[in-house]
Amino acid sequence: MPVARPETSDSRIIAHVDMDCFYVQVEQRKQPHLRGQPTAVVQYNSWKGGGLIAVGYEARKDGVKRSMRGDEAKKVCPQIQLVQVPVARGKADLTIYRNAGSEVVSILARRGRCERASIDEVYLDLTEAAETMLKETPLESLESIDEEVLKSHVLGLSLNGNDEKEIVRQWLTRRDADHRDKLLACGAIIVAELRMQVLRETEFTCSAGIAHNKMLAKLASGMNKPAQQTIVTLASVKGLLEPLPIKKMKQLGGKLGSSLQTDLGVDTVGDLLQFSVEKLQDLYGSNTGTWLWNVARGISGDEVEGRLLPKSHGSGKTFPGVRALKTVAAVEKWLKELCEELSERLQLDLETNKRVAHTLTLHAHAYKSTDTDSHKKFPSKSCPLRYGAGKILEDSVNLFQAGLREFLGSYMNSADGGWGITNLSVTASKIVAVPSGTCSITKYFHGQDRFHASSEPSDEKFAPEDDNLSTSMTESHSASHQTEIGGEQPQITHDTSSFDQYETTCKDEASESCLTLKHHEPQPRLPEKERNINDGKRSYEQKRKATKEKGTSSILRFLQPTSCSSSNQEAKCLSSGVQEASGMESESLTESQNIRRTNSWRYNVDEIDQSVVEELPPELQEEVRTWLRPQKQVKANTEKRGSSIAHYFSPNKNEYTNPKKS
Ligand code: DCP
Repeated sequence: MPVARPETSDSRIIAHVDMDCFYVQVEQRKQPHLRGQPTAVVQYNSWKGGGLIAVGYEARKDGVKRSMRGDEAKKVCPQIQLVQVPVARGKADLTIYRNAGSEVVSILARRGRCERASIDEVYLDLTEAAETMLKETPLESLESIDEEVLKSHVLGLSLNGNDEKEIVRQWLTRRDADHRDKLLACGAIIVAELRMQVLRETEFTCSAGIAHNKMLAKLASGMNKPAQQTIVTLASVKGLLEPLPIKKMKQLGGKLGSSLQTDLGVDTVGDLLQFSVEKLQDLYGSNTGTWLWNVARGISGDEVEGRLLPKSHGSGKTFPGVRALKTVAAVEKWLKELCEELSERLQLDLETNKRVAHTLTLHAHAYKSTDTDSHKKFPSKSCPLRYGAGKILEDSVNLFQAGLREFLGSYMNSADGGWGITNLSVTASKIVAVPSGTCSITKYFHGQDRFHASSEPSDEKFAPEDDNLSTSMTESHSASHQTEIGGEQPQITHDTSSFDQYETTCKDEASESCLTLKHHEPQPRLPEKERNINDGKRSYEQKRKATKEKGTSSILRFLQPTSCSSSNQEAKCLSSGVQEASGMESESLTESQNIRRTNSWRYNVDEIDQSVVEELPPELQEEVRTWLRPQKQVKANTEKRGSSIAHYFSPNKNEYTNPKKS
């Protein structure tokens, strides 16, 4: 549920960094001969050539879209290079992408508080760094400004066909500039440096938005892609927000956004401006009303959370159509795979980051063959997490059984037959640092090894009865449990009551597997007198029913072939031929992120591997999972000054191409 936090200061400098066609870049680094060629990454599922999940900018120019399957992409772009997502345990293995994301995060975190928002997105709070820079170096006295900074897009800055870089230079070095604009200018310099550093060390390009808060930075980062940055000045906020479709705003993609549309006739953020804060509070409650009023004005007090690591780990798989799991034995077989993967990741997190997870949750999508209630969801179930693949499996099986019984209802028994599972996942959440003091990490490891060695269900004491298992997200009742970790009994207790119903939409989770725990939308309460604002239409509240819902040249010089790290060199050695090389594309392909995302794709969620979906940027998860067909939207007022990512690499190895003027 969005919280209307007052803007802490409009002098904060916040950046949102988003990797460009991320999985494609990871594959291209691994197989450098793919650089500059139209490339896409496909799901391992071989139906019609597999589903595209990442499309390089060269391929986008040829009309390839993420909504396509491999066969279709080949039709529109015969020379496309399709790279399969790695597979392990019969499912997508995202380890290389996760690790690549971690490499980037470790670089970006050098200049300020850093929040890993998804597998390829990061927020940075650069306020302190910008203030320090401003104190030490007055901008007007800057003698040289890097090309990458001069390529920044400053929203609201009139270019009038003049020398764009010169205009940006003047904006950056204005003596009489507002203090906040000066801080933004420092932020832009820092972000450009960080982006160049990322390119030097990882060979990846990224794009960024620099603004006074997270919401605006996020909106801006996708406006000019690839490999560019966009600055949101205070003066430009109104113009940026006004035309944006309301449903595209964070946390307004669901029912609240729909209520604004249908009940208040609000289609764009600008439409929301006509409502006073009192009116919005009256309609949607004090907190949500204030939050909406703030959103319309680009005000957001959300802090950048200092978090470099994921908030949860998850492993899942979909079983569409005839592949649905129809027996408990089949479910157990797959749970074993999923739990082993989850356990490995938990073990790695413990060893590497000294963190332990406290809660295990099982999610599933299911159907009944004699379905009288097609909307009934398979209830998500949680219990305290015990380390070791065997224990996780044992608990997951129990959670599944409890969920199945509830799903089928008392009139049916949960024996095989009459039901099918189309999606199964296990998630470990509530991850915290290992308590310091007497429980030394060594002991944890020791205990871990013992448990980890077995993948057989253990005979440990924790064998949840049905009642225990009903400490579920759906039921929301409180229970404290101990979590056993290895041989230690750290007596960690926690309360699962804060969890609520599992929802298919994941919002805003740092997702190395997005936490599939619910983040509520705002829950507006419409007073009686307002319920008929839109005649003939049900109010938001009624509709909710009682249901809980759940660049260019400048940056290039840093990527000398000699600058590659040894690990990257190693990665290149791993390269294997994929398909025949084709000519390099070089035209500009940039589009506003909104346009890209709106028009880009529509998936059948059952065609997508759950573990892939769970690691997506939150808004994409929402799209995938709700099968929304996006509405056409007004093209944002963005400039196209970017160049194709192909500019950054020659088709062979990592030699530079001569990029066009930005
Ligand atoms: N992804 C996925 N399945 C999808 C969509 C995306 O697995 N249906 C993965 C692949 C992407 C990564 O998530 O590379 C990040 O998604 P983005 O939406 O940020 O898209 P890209 O990084 O691919 O491209 P862009 O440059 O447009 O951000």
